[in-house]
Amino acid sequence: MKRVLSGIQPSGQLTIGNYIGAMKNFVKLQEDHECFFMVVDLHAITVPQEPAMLREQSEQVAALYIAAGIDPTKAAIFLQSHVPQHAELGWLLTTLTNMGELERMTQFKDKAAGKDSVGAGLFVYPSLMAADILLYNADLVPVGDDQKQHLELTRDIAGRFNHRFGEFFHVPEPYIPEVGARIMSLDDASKKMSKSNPNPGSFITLLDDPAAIKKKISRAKTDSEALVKYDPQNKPEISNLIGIYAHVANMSIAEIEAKYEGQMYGPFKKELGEAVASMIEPLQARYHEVRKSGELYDVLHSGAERAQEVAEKTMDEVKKRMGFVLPR
Ligand code: AQP
Repeated sequence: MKRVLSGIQPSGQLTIGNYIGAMKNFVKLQEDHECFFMVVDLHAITVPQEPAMLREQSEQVAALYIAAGIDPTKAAIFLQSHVPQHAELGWLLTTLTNMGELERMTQFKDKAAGKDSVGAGLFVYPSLMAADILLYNADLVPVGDDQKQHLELTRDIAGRFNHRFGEFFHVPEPYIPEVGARIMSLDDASKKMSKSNPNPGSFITLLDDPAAIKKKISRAKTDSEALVKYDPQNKPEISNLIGIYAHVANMSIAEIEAKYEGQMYGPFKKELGEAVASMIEPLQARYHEVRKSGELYDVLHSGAERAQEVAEKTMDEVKKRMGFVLPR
């Protein structure tokens, strides 16, 4: 069975971008793969996090994994910080990563843009991500296409390790869904929808109430042509909304265009708001159940145990190959 590894940062409330771009695929993959799904809290602190918020958001992400349909009996759900080998391998791989490679990462450039001071953690984030993946020798890594560049670096680091220390790491493959792989911001279709965007009107979270969802969609930026047509080049805003619609209503782009032919944006946005709200409703009900029941802590405990079993073996082998003296 092929092994899958992925994670989401508890750096805000999860958006429908995280859901469509990542979690929906996690749910599919768990059926015929050995899956490890993390809450990547060590990644979240590459930008400042308020401790109480970090704790709350970490539990939220884990509970949302379960609410979205990840079954803890099929997939390991755990917090990255509960498996210390992530940080340990992250350091070892940082020493195999070049500054130039890290400087080329567009996510670093985006997140560092306009800041006077940028933490070194943000810069070396991709080596920690490589460690996350290689620790489990994952075959497949489901990510949104914004993470593709980081995954390519992981492949390079794996190849470099294998070349220097002997064939050990699997070179992982990205798994990127085709349509709607990248959900864009509601106020600026040139940027991806991000949970840490300071404007809450730019994203829809999985915990927004139906009224807020409808309001955000009705206010989403569109062009003045009033033509529901998928044309990302010339009509990026409406194309983004059509992409969301296609996912949420399980319809093709052509079907959506035909449905709204000759209509203004109003009815399209209204029905999209309703569709998103009803997609999220059962997920929220299950989320509140999980948070109340306390089952989350058992899930995280057994998930970390399963992960650690694999992680310990990898670290022993990596350290041996790199020339560390193993404790006796
Ligand atoms: N807008 C998006 N469209 C499609 N997929 C997305 N993902 C994130 N945003 C979108 C996918 O969700 C997974 C988890 O992402 P992450 O939280 O680890 O980091 P991120 O990509 O930086 O996500 P955010 O929401 O933008 O977080 P912040 O604002 O904290 O940086 C990844 O698989 C990602 O591709």
